[in-house]
Formats: sequence, structure tokens, C-alpha cells
Amino acid sequence: MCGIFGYTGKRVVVETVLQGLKRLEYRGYDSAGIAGLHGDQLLFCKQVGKIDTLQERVQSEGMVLDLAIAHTRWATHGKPSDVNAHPHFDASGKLALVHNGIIENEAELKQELKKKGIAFTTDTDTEVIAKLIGWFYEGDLLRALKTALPLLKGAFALAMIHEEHPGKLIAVARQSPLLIGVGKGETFLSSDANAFASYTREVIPLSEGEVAILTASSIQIFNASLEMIEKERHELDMEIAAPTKGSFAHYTLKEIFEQPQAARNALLSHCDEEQGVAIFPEFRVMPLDAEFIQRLLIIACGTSFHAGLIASYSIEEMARIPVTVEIASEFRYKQPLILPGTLVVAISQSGETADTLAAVRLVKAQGFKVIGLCNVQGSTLAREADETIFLKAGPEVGVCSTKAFTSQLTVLTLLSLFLARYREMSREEGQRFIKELYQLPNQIQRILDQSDEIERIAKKYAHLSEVFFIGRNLMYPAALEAALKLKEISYINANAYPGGELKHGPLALISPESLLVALTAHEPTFDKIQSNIQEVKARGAAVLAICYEGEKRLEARVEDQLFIPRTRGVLTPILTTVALQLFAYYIAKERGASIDQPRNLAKSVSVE
Ligand code: F1P
Repeated sequence: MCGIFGYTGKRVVVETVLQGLKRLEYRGYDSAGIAGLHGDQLLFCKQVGKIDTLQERVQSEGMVLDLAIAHTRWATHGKPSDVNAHPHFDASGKLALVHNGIIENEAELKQELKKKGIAFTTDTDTEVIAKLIGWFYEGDLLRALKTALPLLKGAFALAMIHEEHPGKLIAVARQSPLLIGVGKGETFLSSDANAFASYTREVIPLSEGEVAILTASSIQIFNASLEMIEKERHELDMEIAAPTKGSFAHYTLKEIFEQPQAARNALLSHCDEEQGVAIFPEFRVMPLDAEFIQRLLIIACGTSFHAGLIASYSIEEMARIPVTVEIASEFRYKQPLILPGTLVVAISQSGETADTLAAVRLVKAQGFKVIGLCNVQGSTLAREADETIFLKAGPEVGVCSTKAFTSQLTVLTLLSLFLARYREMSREEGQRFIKELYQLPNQIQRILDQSDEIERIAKKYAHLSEVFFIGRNLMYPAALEAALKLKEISYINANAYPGGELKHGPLALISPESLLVALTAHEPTFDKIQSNIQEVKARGAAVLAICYEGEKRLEARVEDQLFIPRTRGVLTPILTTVALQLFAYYIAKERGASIDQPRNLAKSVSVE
């Protein structure tokens, strides 16, 4: 997490840097800070809170800089506070540094430095880096880095400036994203190319311990051994329209309402209606040799993991291919056994989730090819995967994933169709499937049209402190996602269980103060989930059932019902999710929560 932005060039530096930083606020928003050089003077400003507050202060102080680095923080070491906000400084106060990542051996290093008489003023691991580089500095920054960097354990990206090196931005990246934007007479540095894409399209990503020394008109890059190297420039082909909320109260609500279009975009150019098959024209080199695929391994975290879980049901049901879904942060530490014939799919909205990327590297090191499923062009996953399918959902700003999730499901359903057609599914069945897929955008719209009713029900339950979700079959992972959404944005303790598991423990928690949300729109397990509802009702809890339109069997048995259009089983999680996203949104709104930027979270989880 954390966002880094740097700039040197002819624009108004403070404004340019803060504008860039704002586009990185999704990476964390506990505190923000800026440091720069004015002549040979190092100036800085940092404080707890969001970038707007920093901007007001910087403007009121009339800060003017020749070049600058800036940071938006998601706290790892040390609580969010003015003192822990970046930049941090070496002992001389001449070096200012901002950091994204975690230094795993910060305690040992701090100890060592303290023994040498260096005093620390913050609780951060970042201050250790600054003090360490400062300790080795004798006038040559590169030389100091050569000694200091090998002592740091962990993944990190750094940007720094030094009073004795005017005109220079120094950048370092080891397994954390940091990209140089090459302009005409100006140079940018950012954790995400999107933040400078409106100024320049030419990009050099740093990686594997590389160091860069940047001026407005020159770029020098060194490998981890600090030998000068040449790096290729890439041309960005991402859209650059800055996202706005439009008439919506929150980005999250806007993004929920963008789902019909996002589904259309995900389907676009992926269906051959004539052949009743899905196609993936974006693959550059790797043919998807469906005949040879014997099993799938899906790797992801958070909401993307839930998308993978749901897909495992649809792929197994439709294509009869076994699928394993792994949480990347667990997978990478378990010495995984990957069998020949495995197609690996890594899912990540941001393409920057550190654990997912580490899992991808592990899989590739074992000689397997990886397909990335991601929303952000130019992201690390897009660069490192052998092939990438882009969701084309448009930028997702709200920290909780909404439209990207349903787009992931849509694309994964296409993958299920693709694999199924190479197995048993007939062309006619494939054609029927595509017809149903094409109805998705309108069906999603029909749920959005019920937002007033969903808000009414949400208000009724907004005071609760605990909510249970149940589902069976692929509605179980859909329940997991619904519970995650509610807890992320409303801070209600929400948990999801497979319907059959209630009796194995969770029923003990049910009381007349509980709400059970039952995901019932799955015909094969309807009777069973109905029995689960009865068991919960017998303990006095209220029940909200998510049902197919026209469902009468539950009318007299539950307090509330929300209806979704009837569709094929494997597509139902998408529709159920949209209804429950709105439910979570309106509960959070009623509780006055910070919906777009929930406490303690960030959009891109770039630390392990
Ligand atoms: C995974 C994820 C998101 C979640 C939040 C934190 O990110 O858990 O699902 O909404 O933003 O990160 P990604 O790998 O899909 O980008």
C-alpha cells in the first residue's frame, strides 16, 4: 500500500505533485506528506489525514518547490499520526525519503543504529531506511545506497531527495511498483502509471532492486549491483479520463450503478455467437490449448478470491474440469504441488496485490504459464503474467470492489463457456448460453431500479451489530462476498456460512437481535436453504431472503425479500451480488460510514 509521487520539471511543482498524489489516494489515506527542494533548501509538510487537508496547509503556507516527492500512507509500522507521516529524514536532516512496503528487519537495524548513537523520533520502519542511508552517506548517494540497500529485507519502493543534490530525484524499487514517467523536459515518478498518464505516455517501470537518478532532462538507471543499465520505455495505452463521482454521493454507488456497462464491456468481443463459444482475442502469444487443460489453479486475495471461488463452481459444473482456488497469501508459503496440465489464473483488480504477485512468481518459477485477470492496464500483474485479460470495467475508485468483482465473474463465466465447449457442451447449448449472458446488463439494471426498495430494507436493519449470510453451492462464495462488502463499508460484524454449516456452530450465535440474509436463488439447493431459514427463524432472528422474481414459497416465512431476475444458475451470483452491494451501501450510508475509503483499508494491498 502507500502511494509515492515525484516530479521535476517546468510545471508548478507543488500542484503537480499533489494532483498526482490524489490519484494514488486509493493506496492509503492515513496521512500525507510532501518534501522538496527550493534552491538548496529542503522544505517539507506532513500530517495525519487525507491529501486535501495537506493541500490546504501547503497552499496557506505558500510552499514553492523546484522538485518534490510526496506520499499518501497506509500505516504498517506506527499509528497514523503527524510524526509517523512521510517523508522521513536521515540524522543530518538533509535527506528526505518516502516509502511504500515493509522493512522486515527494521527492529534489528534500528537496534544497530541506536548503538551507533542515532536517535529515532518515529515508530516507522521508513525512518530506519532514511537513517541507514544517512549513516553510510559521505557525499556520494549512490555509494551510500550500494551499502545500505543490501541490508534491507523486504519488498519496498523508495523516493528520496537530498539537499546536497539539487535537481535530483532518487528512486529505488524492490518488488514494489514504482514507475518513471518520461516527459519532455520533465520527469515523473509514481507507484501507478495512471497518476501521470495525463502528462506522459512513456513509462519505465523499475524492478528487482533497481535504482534511478532522475532530473528533469535525464534518467540514469542502475541494477541492484549499482551498474548502469539501459531500460526499455513502454508506451501506455490506458484510458486517462480522471474518474468523477458525477451526481452520485459516493464513487462506490456510482461504480455499483456502472455495472450494466461494465458487464457489456467484459462481454465485448469475447463471444462468437455463431459458434456458441467464448474467444479471447487479447492473447498475444499463448494459445489457450483447451484440450490439454486438465485442471485449473486460481490464485487471488479478498474479493478477487471470492470471484475465483464462484468460478470454481461454474467451471466444474460446465466444463467438468477440477478447479483449485487458493488465497495467494497462503498458497505462496505452502510449497505447492502443481500438476502438469494445470492452467493457472491469477485474479487481481489492481494487478498490484503483493501476495498475488508473489504467488504468480512462484508458479512461473515452476515453469507454469499464468493468465492474469485484471482491471488496471500497465499494472505489475499485466506485465508479469504470460497473458492478461483486462476487465475493461473502468477505474474503480471505491476501496471496496464492486463493478470489478461482477466483471471478474462475467469474464470467468466466459472462461467456463470456453472450456465447456471444448468438452461436452454442444454448439446449440453454447449459443443459448451466450444469449443469456447478453441479458446480464439489463438484468443488472432491473436490480438497480429497485434501489429505493433496497434502501428501505437496509434502513430497517442498519442498527444491527451482527449479520449472518448463508448460501449453498456457488451461492456460498457469493455469501462470503456479500458479508465482506457489508463489513468493509458499514463495520458491522458480518459472516457467511454454507447453509449446512449453521448447525456445526454458528447457530449458537443466533438470537432475536440477529439478521440472517439467505441467498436462495439456486434451485437445486432451494429446499435445503429453506430448512436452514426455518432453523434460524425458530431462534427468533429476522430473515432477509434474496430470491428469484416470482418466488412465493418464502413469502410467509421471512421478514423481507429482495428479488432478482431469473437466470441460469451460474449467472445468479452476479445478480445476487448487485442486490447485496446496494444493501451494504445503504446500511453504510445510514450509519454515516466513510464508504469510499473505509477505515484501515486501501484499494491496493501492495504489502504482504
Ligand atoms: C484484493 C482486495 C480487494 C478489496 C480491497 C483490498 O485486491 O482484497 O478485493 O476490494 O480493495 O484488496 P485485488 O488483488 O483484486 O486488486
